[in-house]
Amino acid sequence: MPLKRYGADCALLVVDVQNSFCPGGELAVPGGDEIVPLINHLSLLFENVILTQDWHPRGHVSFASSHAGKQPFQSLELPYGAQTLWPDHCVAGSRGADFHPELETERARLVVRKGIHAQVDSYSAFVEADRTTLTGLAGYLNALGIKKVWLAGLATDFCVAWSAIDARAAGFETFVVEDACRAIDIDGSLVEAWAKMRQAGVKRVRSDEV
Ligand code: VGL
Ligand code: ZN
Repeated sequence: MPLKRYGADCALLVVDVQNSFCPGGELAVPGGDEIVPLINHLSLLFENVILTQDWHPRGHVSFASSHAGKQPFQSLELPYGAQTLWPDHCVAGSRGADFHPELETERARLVVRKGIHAQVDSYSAFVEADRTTLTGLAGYLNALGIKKVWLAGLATDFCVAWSAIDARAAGFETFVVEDACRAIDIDGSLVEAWAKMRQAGVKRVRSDEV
C-alpha cells in the first residue's frame, strides 16, 4: 500500500455525494458535483475512508410530499422538534440515492446509511434527529482507534455541519475541508452552520492545508 499521509487514527468522512444533491438531482446543491475530483484526490491521502449515504424510505417524514398542504423548504413541528421539509430525495435504491458516478468509492471501507427510519430524519452521520438514536458510526470509529475525522461533501450547512458537530460531541478531533463541500444555504443556514461548528470546536481547513 502506498504511504498514506493520514494513518490508522484518522478517517476521511465523505458525506452524501449522491445524485439527488448534484445538478439535475431532486435536491441539487449548487456546484455539488464540482467537489468530486477534489474528494477523490483527498481520499488517496487517507488509510480510512468512510462514505455516508442519505437513504430514505418512500414517504419519509422529511419529504414535503408526505404532508398535505406542505411545500418543500417549509418547516414542520415534529415530536423531536422543527423539521425542514424537502423535495423527495435519496429514496433508498433509487438513482438519486446512488453515489455520483465519478466518486471513487472502492477505497471506502464503510458506507453509513442514514435517515433510514420513516419517522425520523438524520442529517448527522452519528445521531438521528431525535438526538437519541445512534447510527453506530462513533462505535465503529472508536473500535478502530480512530481519533481524528476530516469531513467533506454535501451539504455544508446540513449533513456536513451536523455530522461535524456530532463528531466533536463524540470526542473526535474534527476538521471540515471547506472547499471540498458545497452548501444549500437557505435563510442564512450556511453562516449559522459555520458559527455552530466553530462553537463546537470544529476546525475549518482548506484542502491545500490537508
Ligand atoms: C441533506 C437535506 C436533506 C444533506 C440531506 O445531505 O445535507 N440535506 N437530506
Ligand atoms: Zn435527506
